[in-house]
Amino acid sequence: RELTGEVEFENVDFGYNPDKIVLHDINMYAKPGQKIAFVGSTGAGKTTITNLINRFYDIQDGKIRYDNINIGKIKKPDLRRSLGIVLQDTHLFTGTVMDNIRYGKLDATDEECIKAAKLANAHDFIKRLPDGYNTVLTGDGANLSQGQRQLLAIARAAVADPPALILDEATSSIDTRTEAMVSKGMDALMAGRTSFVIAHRLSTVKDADCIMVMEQGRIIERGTHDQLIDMKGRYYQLYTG
Ligand code: DUT
Ligand code: MG
Repeated sequence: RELTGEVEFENVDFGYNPDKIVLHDINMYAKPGQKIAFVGSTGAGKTTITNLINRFYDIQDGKIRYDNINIGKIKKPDLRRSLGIVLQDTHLFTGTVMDNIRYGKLDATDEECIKAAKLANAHDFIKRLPDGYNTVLTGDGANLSQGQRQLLAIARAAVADPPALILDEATSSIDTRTEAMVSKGMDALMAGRTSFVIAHRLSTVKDADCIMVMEQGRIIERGTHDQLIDMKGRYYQLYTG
């Protein structure tokens, strides 16, 4: 059965070590296609929530549902694989650019990979590489810039074509032009998919359907950018610095 990208957390408690709970009573609901953003200070639990959306860990209590299927306590590797992840540190391997993109869906054709690269805004830089799509990347893509690695990660997620996505925005500085290319690629990738975005720049969360403000393992505020600004709480503080 195809998943739609509907994701729900109900009273979820979680700790990496069951004796030390790091997420408390998390409730959230994402409609298919919505963009949900997480903000909050370091250690607040943003990455941990996205780890749970991916079902990398068992939860202590509560329910996590995809399309009404409770996946909180059972191992469902097939469901898990249905989500696309664009992480801060993209894992690239020694092989061609094409094969690194194809890793998102191993039976993808070259045409599908190129289409994904175009959507990701990666096609132009790839064409300028010495051997284009056949350029061999050294281990971990050390011969690419960080921005280029991110564009490949977006292309890889696009070829997988998942109903839901998790995007962990890079903290490290890439130049403004590359950043604009990456954010254009991410916008294209997110269109029509449920997206969970960990943003380090508040400017990228402004258009989210719901922004979750986290502190010490709890969601302490939620709403759209305008609603949160009007609330004059933690988000307002973060935003006005
Ligand atoms: N934690 C662990 N083990 C782990 C990862 C995290 O105990 O393997 C703890 C550290 C912290 C809490 O979980 O007290 C939440 O960490 P998380 O990484 O989710 O925080 P973040 O909001 O993603 O922080 P950052 O902005 O630094 O990425
Ligand atoms: Mg994190």
